[in-house]
Amino acid sequence: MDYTNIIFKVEDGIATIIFNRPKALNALNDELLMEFSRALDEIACDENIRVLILSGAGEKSFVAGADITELAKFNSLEGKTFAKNGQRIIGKLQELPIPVIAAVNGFALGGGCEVVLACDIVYASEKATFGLPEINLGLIPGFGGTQRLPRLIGSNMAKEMIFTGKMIPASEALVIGIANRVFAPEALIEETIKTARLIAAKGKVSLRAAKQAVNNGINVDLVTGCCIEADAFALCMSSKDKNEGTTAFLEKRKAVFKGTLKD
Ligand code: CO8
Repeated sequence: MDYTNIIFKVEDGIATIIFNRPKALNALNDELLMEFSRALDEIACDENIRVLILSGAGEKSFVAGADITELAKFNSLEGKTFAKNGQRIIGKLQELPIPVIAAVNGFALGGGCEVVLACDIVYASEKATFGLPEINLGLIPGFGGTQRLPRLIGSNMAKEMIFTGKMIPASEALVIGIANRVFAPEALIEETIKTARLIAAKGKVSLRAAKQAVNNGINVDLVTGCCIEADAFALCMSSKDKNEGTTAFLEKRKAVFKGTLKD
């Protein structure tokens, strides 16, 4: 499938999507969002893809938000449709059955920060900045930011970011828990790929079960969450990867997971 606003490639089971509108700091316009959505559908249907990496084209930006030239023209109904569409696509990203790593190379603002909040692991360049500056436009975050950020960093910290619209550096994003790790700009992609390869070598069923257990458990009470975990654990028990993992341990060799959902 042809893409012009993103670069989409797959290598050794690792998919990469690069947001590719560097002249507009990779702002999310309607076309880019549609391409992103299609690429996520392709990934969800491809058994061979085991990890997804997201990053931005150019030196400066991951994604500097929704495209303000489009936003400026919306009326209320168009704004709601745009927000709902963005939420649906970012929801699709969060629900992807494989792990997603954001390699945040620069600005992750507004909708760009909201993309990051739906990823499983966030690696940032020392040059990255994060923020929800919509308040400066007379708006509020519309792609899930008011919901995911408080769940991630707590409501007071989230409100400070949302009410002030301030951008925070990668070092602060690390401290408050938005970023997992921070790297020198030139090391970001290499380190991201290293982790992607490490994860890609694990069992596909257990990775899927682990992601679902965390994602589905996070918004429910502990007892319900533990039931979700027990079901996910049970699912792993019947997988070939579990046979391989436990047998390899007992035979004192390294497990070789096939990474397939088929029995
Ligand atoms: N949309 C469109 N164009 C953009 C955007 C954007 N979000 N961000 C940057 N650009 C463009 C600039 O207009 C400029 O274009 P040109 O060269 O044609 O003038 C080019 O990118 C380079 O930008 P700057 O010259 O401004 O670069 P600086 O390094 O000086 O500044 C900043 C970088 C600080 C990132 C600055 O560009 C900026 O503040 N950008 C806007 C950030 C922002 O406010 N993002 C939030 C947008 S709103 C949003 O994401 C809401 C999501 C939910 C939507 C649901 C709603 C219905």
